[in-house]
Amino acid sequence: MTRITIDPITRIEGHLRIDCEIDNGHVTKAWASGQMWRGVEQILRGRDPRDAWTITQRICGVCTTVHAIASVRAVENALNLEIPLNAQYIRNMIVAAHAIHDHIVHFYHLSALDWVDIVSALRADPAKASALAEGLSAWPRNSRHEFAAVQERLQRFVGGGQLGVFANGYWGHPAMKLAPEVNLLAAAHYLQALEIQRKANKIVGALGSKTPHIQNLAVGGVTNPIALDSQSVLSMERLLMIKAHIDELAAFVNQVYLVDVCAIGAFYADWTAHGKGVVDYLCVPDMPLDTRGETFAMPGGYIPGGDVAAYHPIRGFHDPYFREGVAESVKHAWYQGDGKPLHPYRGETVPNYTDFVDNGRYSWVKAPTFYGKPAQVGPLAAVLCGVAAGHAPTVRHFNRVVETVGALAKQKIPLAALHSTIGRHAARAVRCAVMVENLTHNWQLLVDNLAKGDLTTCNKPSFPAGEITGVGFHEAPRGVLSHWVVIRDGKIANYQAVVPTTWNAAPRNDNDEPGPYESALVNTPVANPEQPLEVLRTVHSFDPCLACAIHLVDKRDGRVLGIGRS
Ligand code: NFE
Ligand code: MG
Repeated sequence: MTRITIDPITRIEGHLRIDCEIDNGHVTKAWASGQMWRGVEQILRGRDPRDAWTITQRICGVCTTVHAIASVRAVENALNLEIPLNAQYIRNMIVAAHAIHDHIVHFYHLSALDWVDIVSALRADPAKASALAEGLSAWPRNSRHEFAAVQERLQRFVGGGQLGVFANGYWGHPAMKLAPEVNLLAAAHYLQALEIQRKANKIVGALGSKTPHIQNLAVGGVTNPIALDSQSVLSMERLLMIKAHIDELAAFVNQVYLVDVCAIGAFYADWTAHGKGVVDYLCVPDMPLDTRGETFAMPGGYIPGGDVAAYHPIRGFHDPYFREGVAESVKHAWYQGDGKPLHPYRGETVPNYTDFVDNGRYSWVKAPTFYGKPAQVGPLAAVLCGVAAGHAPTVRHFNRVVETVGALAKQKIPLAALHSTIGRHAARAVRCAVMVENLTHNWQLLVDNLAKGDLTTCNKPSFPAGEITGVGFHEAPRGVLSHWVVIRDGKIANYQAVVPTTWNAAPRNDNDEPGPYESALVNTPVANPEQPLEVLRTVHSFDPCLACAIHLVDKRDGRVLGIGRS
């Protein structure tokens, strides 16, 4: 038996340590440990609930908008406050554009290099690579000339000994299986993706005033001034610029990202047998389309035991099924408290560091549970719930992926293949294509509503005396994000964020059940423990963000040291 520690895991956000026991070329036991301590939740106590979103947004510099959205929704939920249609559409467009950005960057820049051997691309024949790419997609930037230029650029990096971001990859690893032409194609799209991801951020910036960290929210709506014929506010000209970016993103996602995921999935079809882990899936409905948040463009719910027939929907922001199901355990995390898991309204975050103890406490990440069990969250959960709910856009893109992969791999791809490392990548691409449709749809809804003369963007909140509670949720790029607020006499009395990476990177829970990363790693093959590429494949497939997962505060001498500290 060999024990390996990978610390830090790179090409993620934050500080993640993964330990594995390896026997006979396979992982037999795994630990996921959040290694960074920083904070936000206690900072919020005693503050005005209208300020919470701008503070909680600083939980993360990657999924920036999502904490802002979840936070205003939590306060609005506590107040039973309706949101004007324009505000819902603008918020939906921001989160859709953000999600598209996040998924493109995750696939190409954070995880593709686990599958794509950049050095091998130097041996490719650009003409053959172009013929292969053009057989798969109508994307105009798949020409022989484009690929030859990319190869030349890579050659200059390698020839100059300046591999830059491509340094220290596991090039030539036995688990790297792609032909040089496929590696070249992927390398070309890696570079193109750097250009296209900016377009998504421009949409976030145009609507949110700035990115990362939007500035246009308010409890009750948004603060965008709208005048269709003015140059200085949200005008028709600006909306048409946004539409041009949307169309470019749609072309890239449908003609490049989704196709590349299918191709890589087909060449690595054996990876549908690895990385299964926790198959209880949780996702929340999102893209509210009415003022009360009761109708959603995207469904959400719970799938126990990987059985889509057992899907239980979550119907909206007020559904007690979600509100009453969430709790967090700290038995194996560096916090005080050994009792039963706590509901977030009663959540505590008092540190208790012990160093890494295999069977004791070993992570700053808490262990969230849904009705007492760990749950996997993220695009895979969202796609499975979409399929279970018969959500037409999800089913359409999902079928497209299954058919394309099936044709390339010359085998029928069952739904069960999704419970895997490759399945998480495929589902993320499906969700991204669905998000492009949401973005387009909400753009049209906004323009149509403005054309009716409705320029309302915000409803003023007012806070009652006494105690109220609220939960705000959002299906963020990495999965279910929920913010929980207790407000007493108009001030925040308690605040907890239960975050996607907290669900997936959780340590063992109160019943010593491993979290989703830990379970998914078991049985992962490892050809060479000195170069644990396969472990990275499975961990990266979840798209870890540790800044999100850990967010408590260190109060010493009355000083708050939390934000930005690591
Ligand atoms: Ni910091 Fe995040 C997302 C949230 S979390 S990236 O998506 O919320 O895991
Ligand atoms: Mg938390």
